[in-house]
Amino acid sequence: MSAAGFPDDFVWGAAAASYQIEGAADADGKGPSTWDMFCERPGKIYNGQTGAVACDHYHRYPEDVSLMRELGLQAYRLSLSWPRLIPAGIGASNPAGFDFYDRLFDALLEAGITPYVTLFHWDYPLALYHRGGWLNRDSAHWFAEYTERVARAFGDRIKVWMTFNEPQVFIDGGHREGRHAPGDQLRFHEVLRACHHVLLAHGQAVRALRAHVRETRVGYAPVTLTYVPSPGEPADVDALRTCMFQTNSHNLRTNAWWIDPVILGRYPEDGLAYYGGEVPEIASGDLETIAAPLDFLGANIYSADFVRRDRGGKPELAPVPHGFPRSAFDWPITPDALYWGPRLLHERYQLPIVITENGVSCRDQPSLDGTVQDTGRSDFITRYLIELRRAVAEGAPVQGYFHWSILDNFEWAHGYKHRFGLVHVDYATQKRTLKESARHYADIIRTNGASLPDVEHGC
Ligand code: GCO
Repeated sequence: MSAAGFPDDFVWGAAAASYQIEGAADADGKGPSTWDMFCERPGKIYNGQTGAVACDHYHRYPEDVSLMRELGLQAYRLSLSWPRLIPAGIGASNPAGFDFYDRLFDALLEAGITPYVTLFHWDYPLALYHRGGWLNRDSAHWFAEYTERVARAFGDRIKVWMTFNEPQVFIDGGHREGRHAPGDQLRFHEVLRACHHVLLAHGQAVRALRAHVRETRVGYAPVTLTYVPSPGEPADVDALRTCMFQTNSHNLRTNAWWIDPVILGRYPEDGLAYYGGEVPEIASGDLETIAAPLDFLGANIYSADFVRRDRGGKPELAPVPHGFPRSAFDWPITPDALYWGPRLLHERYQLPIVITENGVSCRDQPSLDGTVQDTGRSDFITRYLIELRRAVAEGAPVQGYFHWSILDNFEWAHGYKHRFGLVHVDYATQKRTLKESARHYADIIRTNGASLPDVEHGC
């Protein structure tokens, strides 16, 4: 452990995702994804924007890797575009797709940056969607086949893998709410069936990775819905724990329903009782498949809900105080989410934790002198990392932190309205500009956190 309070082998990185930065949406043999389809549907994306070009990372990756090297990133979390590699999702591979990732990985490794690869970050092959997508139990096998193919192709260089990014969001947002691709609003029992097939796919993919990648580390990157004490209230750990792991809603942005089966080998009892007859058929052997052992649990943590107890002593969500700091997305800025999230995740799941995403959307634009003075993001990083350091100091085995995102990029239904990048992207010219926060983060990386102020709390 360094004097700064982070382990000597702590990994400092940044993250992005294929559909959000690559562009080249129909170049060089890539097949269409559900996001390519969804972006074409009127009214679904802010100002009718799409990921067709995005940050043109597909062509500009050498410059982007060079910027990552300039920041001193030790690792870079990226996702593979399944339809760029296998245009129809199953069947013939696209050599140009494999060639792109070969070149990207070689550039990252040459720059001394370890790739952390997410197999799926939402850009689902459209051809498989037309075969039933996640509603079709074969989807688990399709995903396992894709996994085996990329494991065989890249496993000599890629040792750290995550299966899914935020399944809560692509299933709930994309199949219940309809706000994300493919834009479906299924009946709830169908949504739970799709969820079950995603979890089966996860388990089968873990097996495929272990079979075809020597000395691999395999994780999973759900979003972690986090809860913190309401400002001015005492830390009521039991209330936070209850809110964090209860399953009693038809909104599937929850934790236990998605993580318990993967790590504990069972669905949470309260959820099974609450969903009752809507729970899908769980075939013999399914839960064993899903619970294939993992090496770490990823956690995408941004903002938390406030918790207090009601008059009857029951935990309840408390309102956000007037004037409380918020991001451009209006998400409350709650640094202690990076204390309570890792602490309670480790308490329940007893696995090492990797913060696979944390960041803030700001309305960044270059000043007259060409610099991007995003001091709000620098302050955000400082405050959240002070809280993460507190969790580590109290025993949470956090192995790394990936800032979301390396580049401003396509923020799904919000198009390019929100900027999360450490690097500003002028989408008209594709000019990249390191923001002030990039240099701030570079100092933190260089000193393994020692440049963070020595204060008790970031809140
Ligand atoms: C998510 C996704 C990212 C988002 C980021 C900001 O967590 O929703 O993983 O793709 O862009 O989190 O919302």
